[in-house]
Amino acid sequence: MTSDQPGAGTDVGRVLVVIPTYNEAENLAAITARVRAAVPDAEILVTDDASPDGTGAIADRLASADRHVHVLHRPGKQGLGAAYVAGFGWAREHGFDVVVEMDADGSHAPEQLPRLLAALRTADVVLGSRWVPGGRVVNWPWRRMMLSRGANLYTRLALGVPIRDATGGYRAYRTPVLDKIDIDSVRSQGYCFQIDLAWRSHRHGLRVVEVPITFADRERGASKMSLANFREALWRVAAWGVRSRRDALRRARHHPVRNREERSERWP
Ligand SMILES: Nc1nc2c(ncn2[C@@H]2O[C@H](COP(=O)(O)OP(=O)(O)O)[C@@H](O)[C@H]2O)c(=O)[nH]1
Ligand SMILES: [Mg+2]
Repeated sequence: MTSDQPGAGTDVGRVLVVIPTYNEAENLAAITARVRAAVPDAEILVTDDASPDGTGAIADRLASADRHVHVLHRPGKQGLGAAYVAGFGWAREHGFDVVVEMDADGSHAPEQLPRLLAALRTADVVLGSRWVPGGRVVNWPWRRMMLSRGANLYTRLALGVPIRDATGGYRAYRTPVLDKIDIDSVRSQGYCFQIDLAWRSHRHGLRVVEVPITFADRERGASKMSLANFREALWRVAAWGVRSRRDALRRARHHPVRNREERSERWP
């Protein structure tokens, strides 16, 4: 397996690829091998929620055979968001400069990681994006495709974020920006975590860049996407949208002159 830019990753500092797992026994060895081949300098943290299928034990075996692989065992299924917050905390404790999010099921090609890391040279956050020119989705059922497009449209309308793929889970962050966006206050448990971090990055004025990726549906194992995940995203995004509009109105009421000036600057 060759990467398209060998050696990338070294010039953005120490890179930790966090891979959350729940019942990914069939996928874990393959994905870690691909990451190791694509970016040999990167390290990997498998964040396993006590998967009943024995993923945790496989992760332990991989870690004992390779000092670039680490495992964080969690007591039970607590959701994707919680697994990432724990993994990011581990990255900060261990002095990594960059954290990467990547699914375990092969949907995110490790061979495209050098591309994300290259973009991070001039950004704080890089989002692997299916919905920018050059981005692709392979083998996804049309229902999932519509769900993803719908969720992104909803997010853009509710929050006004100029991001095409705010729900994707293939990303790279400079570790210091995690403090800026107050990662420890994140309460999103499920997949809504991705929108939460995109929204926080945008609000805090971070340099967010979208890089086209090819997303392929998993070949083995089952999706953990659930109705509860979907509902959580729906209500949280609506609540953030209402709050941000209410805050904007309050600011306009308390600083009417400043806002008039700001408006006339923007709309000459
Ligand atoms: N640790 C942990 N990982 C999870 C949890 N839910 C999903 N994942 C992992 O998150 C990644 C994305 O999940 P997946 O089922 O592929 O979602 P889909 O691609 O949207 O269908 C995979 O690596 C899963 O194993 C969870 O509750 N805890
Ligand atoms: Mg998947």
